[in-house]
Amino acid sequence: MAEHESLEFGKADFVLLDSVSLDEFMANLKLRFEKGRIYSYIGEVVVSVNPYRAMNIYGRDTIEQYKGRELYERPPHLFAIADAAYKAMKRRNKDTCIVISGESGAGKTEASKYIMQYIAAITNPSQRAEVERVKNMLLKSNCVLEAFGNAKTNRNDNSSRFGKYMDINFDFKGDPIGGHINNYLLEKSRVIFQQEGERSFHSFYQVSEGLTTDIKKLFLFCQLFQTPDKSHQTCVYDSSSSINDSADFKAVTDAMKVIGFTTEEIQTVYKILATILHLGNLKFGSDGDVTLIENSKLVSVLGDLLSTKDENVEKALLYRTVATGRDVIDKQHTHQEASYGRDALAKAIYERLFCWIVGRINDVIEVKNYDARVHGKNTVIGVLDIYGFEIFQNNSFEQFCINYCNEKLQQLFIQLVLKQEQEEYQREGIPWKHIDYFNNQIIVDLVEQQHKGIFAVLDEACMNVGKVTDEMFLQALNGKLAKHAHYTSRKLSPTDKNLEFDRDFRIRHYAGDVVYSVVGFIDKNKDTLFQDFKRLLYNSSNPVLKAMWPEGKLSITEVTKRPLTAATLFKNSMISLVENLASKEPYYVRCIKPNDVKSPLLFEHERCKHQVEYLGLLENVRVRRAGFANRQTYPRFLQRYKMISEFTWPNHDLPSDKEAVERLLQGCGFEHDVAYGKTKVFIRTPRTIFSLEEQRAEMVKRIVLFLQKVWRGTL
Ligand code: AOV
Ligand code: MG
Repeated sequence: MAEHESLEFGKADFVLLDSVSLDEFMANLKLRFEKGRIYSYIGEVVVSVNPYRAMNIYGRDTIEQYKGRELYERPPHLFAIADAAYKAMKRRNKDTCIVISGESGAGKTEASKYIMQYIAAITNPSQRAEVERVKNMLLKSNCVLEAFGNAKTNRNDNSSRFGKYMDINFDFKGDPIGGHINNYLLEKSRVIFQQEGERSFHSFYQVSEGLTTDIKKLFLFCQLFQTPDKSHQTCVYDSSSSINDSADFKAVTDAMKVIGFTTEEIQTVYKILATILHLGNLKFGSDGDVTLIENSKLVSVLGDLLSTKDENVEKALLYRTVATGRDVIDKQHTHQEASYGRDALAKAIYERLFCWIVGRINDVIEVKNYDARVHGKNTVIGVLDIYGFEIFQNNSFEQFCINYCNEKLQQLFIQLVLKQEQEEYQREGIPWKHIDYFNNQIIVDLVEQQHKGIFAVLDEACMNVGKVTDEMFLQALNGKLAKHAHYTSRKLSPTDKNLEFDRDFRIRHYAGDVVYSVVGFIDKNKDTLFQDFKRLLYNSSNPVLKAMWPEGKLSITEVTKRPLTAATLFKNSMISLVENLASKEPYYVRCIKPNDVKSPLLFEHERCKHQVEYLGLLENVRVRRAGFANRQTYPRFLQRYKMISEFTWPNHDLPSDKEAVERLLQGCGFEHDVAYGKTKVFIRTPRTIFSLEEQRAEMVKRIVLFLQKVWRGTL
């Protein structure tokens, strides 16, 4: 427990509150925020409140203060949790992970970057060149991924539109030797549509602000921001933005070069961005039954950018090849199909570009030449920074996936922090008064359960042959879920304007109610990209582009398998992410957003209280307060500490290990801070463990001296 700070700043650890009530919790949180103390603890969980201003607490001198220290020796900080995860990994050879959660704009991405900076700063004291290279790559990758995967939303000017889990691998010395990034579902629909006040991905604005006019001409950039056409806009320029796109452009280009992207690769990236912008201006018309491209000049621009023949571009946009029995025919798109195809193409090439960038970064950071037989086990710290819970004016399939992902993470927190802990006390027979909490498993099931869950109903609708509409999907949901406590598509009151009959459904999430519009769910879930486009891109004479589309190699008759739906892919990736996190020793950062106007001064009480409630922080304090910081089986405890007591050194003659541990702890005067379970001893405060460790270190020193004397024959 952190007790070192003056009380003027409130209690550094919520466990130390005089009484555990929401009011006390809030008063302490507010006081600390106002005093500029943005971090606090609940035991080993960091609670962070976004300061919305530059804080002078991340510099070299601060890093030095936290390096190698125990959690409770210094004021609460992200660095302390990073150090704890690092120490656990190094001392105990354990894989650890740092899970950062909180709603959109709460400060997760910033926190993940500070954590990585800290780890980079405290490792590799001998300055090995290869380790320095790896560290540099890991840090530089952030800037590139943010350019292509973040965007301004109405919640956050730099909102992550993809989920990111990064493993950092360490060698036996505790130095980073590589890493791996897993990315989760990018919100690709953003390249064709943004809500009022939002932007597309930063990358588009960066190239268009950062590239010189000559180079833009070379890459056939259109004047993207001049006449935003409301009916179909690719990007809306946002001149009031706090973002400096041209400076960011330089940083991103430099980072890409450092990571090792070749000139040809970087140029292909520009060409893909330009392609998407031009696609945004491409319009279809019709002449009788025939669908046409209205601004046909664009076809040759696209042909140039994609290094392919103009007629192939035109054909892929207007026709699709279908196999009917043994025959292969070209079927003309309707106007609507052609527009759908164009948008699907724009989204798909951006998503593919993003995944390719992640893959290129993984190529350079992957662990090379590590032989576990020579160097011992290589261990991992995972850092999870995902899109936070979000509610917009209009919420669609993407918000649904993002919010489901947050439900999964909340469930993991409940499992690891609230549930397992209490179950263990019960199992061990430790006197324990159960602490109630809201278990969101019911909402997780509502989304992901086989056959009955929303994803299953959606997949079933998508499987149907024939035209299935979004409305039919909604009816199917209503049929199956009408009685579910967390689902409704009815208006709850006559003034409930949000909910449109035949279009909306509402989920009561752990973090609040969200109304989703079903419009687009079916298409987004099917996520069809006509095979013709894949072949078009694969047949490009640009080798970088071609390599991104290997499946374009298949001829029409070879493509038979129905691909998995977006929902199923996302669900599977979330389940394996959670399994992966659960297999590691977790450290938590819980981020809170103090207000909706990005103000450094405003602590909106109700807004913060709501977050404290749904994050389960009060329950966390209760479990922690009644609980124990450390537990070990009796034999393991003795193995480590038996030398500090005459009753147990070198061996005890008591009937059981349990009694031996009791005698040892009584002898040290710690009996009030411990409880004895069936198989384990439970220690309440870390301070006790710390003291045991000190005594052990002292004894080890003495024993070594003693043995040295024996060997030398001086005793
Ligand atoms: P998020 O990752 O949690 O949202 P960010 O980490 O992007 O949120 O934080 C949002 C903004 O808050 C940043 O761009 C900063 O301006 C400010 N901020 C956050 N943390 C700090 C800090 N420690 N010091 C100073 N400013 C900070 V989202 O990605 O939207 O869920 O999908
Ligand atoms: Mg983020």
